[in-house]
Amino acid sequence: MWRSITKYLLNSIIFQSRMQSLPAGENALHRPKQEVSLQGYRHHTPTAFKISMPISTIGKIEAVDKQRCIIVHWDDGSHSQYPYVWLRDNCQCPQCFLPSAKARKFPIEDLDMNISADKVISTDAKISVVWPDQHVSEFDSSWLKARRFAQITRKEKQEELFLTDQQNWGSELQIPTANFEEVLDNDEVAYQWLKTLRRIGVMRLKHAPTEKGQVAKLGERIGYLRLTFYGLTWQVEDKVDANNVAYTSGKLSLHTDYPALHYPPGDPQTEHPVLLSFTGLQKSLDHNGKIVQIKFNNATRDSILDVPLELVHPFLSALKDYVNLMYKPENLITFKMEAGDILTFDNWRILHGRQNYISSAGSSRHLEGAYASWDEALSRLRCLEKALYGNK
Ligand code: NM2
Ligand code: ZN
Ligand code: ZN
Repeated sequence: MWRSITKYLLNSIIFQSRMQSLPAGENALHRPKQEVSLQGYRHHTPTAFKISMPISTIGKIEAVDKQRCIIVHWDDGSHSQYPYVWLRDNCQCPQCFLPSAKARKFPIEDLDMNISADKVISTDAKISVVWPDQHVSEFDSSWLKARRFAQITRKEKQEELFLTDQQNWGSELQIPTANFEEVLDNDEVAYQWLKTLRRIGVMRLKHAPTEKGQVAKLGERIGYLRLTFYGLTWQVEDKVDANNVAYTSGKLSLHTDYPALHYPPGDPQTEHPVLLSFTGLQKSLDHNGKIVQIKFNNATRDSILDVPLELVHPFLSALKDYVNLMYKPENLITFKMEAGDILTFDNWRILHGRQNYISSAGSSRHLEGAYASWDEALSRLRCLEKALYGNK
């Protein structure tokens, strides 16, 4: 009998923008002009002008030369500041940007950190900036609006890109379920699968064929599986000379898979209160103190313990307390997998285990498993979202 299990090792990327907010200019002049030359005004700030409003979103633009930024007043009454240096850095012209790769061609070596604009021109739904060397950058209003530096916009963008809003739950959770074949054949179900995996952290896929090769299909649905020492897919069964306790019939206490692998989180501010990657529990926090990853596998925990002598007892005691907490009934869901079940889950946030079982020639237990990375899974999720619902 074949049973399958897919596990997710994540690789999260957290961007951080620490842009200082710039004070809005005072005494803004409202000139009914479409084009204002800022030459000669460079040190007489703020300069401002009103633009015609063929588009609904932009109300007025101010160029605040002293602060080296422009301020866009949106017609909903809010305003956003854009530093010149950022505008120059992100020029979308074919010389500076390769649209087919959505990639910047303009080298940062050529970026003048003190750049100001010669002119800011508004045309329909665009803002054009003429730089001192007469290079022209054009920015679409919706493009600009999506890139506001306000904290709320940045937070929304993080959520949209990385689905950071993960839900907490306990033993009351009814594990979300989907049909395996539908995940493969139906984009909407595949989208719900990946979204649920991200939000809740677990989804049970039912009625997969009970022969090898099914988790590889899920890998294809995402893009790629993650190749590790154990292979692209691996067979969990009672093996002679097992090179992992998973390949025995013994109990596996709650663990995450492969804690020894090191994926440096994208956030340089990540704290590691317990940095014991091979030897114990590693819990990574983001800058908000939210846990972004748990790494713990008692079976592969090393006997080389990199803590001072006096911390050996407290360390082991804390580890035991942690596991006891995980085993509390309110934190635990136990169920028997059925033939054709594939349990997909987020290996950074959910521990898993199994009871021991009797293995005999007549009664064998077989799971096929594989790892995937969130880099690919999130990319697939975004592609599915775009294909199904267009750009938001
Ligand atoms: N395998 C052997 O942490 C680990 O050693 C997990 C699990 C791939 C089923 C490895
Ligand atoms: Zn350019
Ligand atoms: Zn495991």
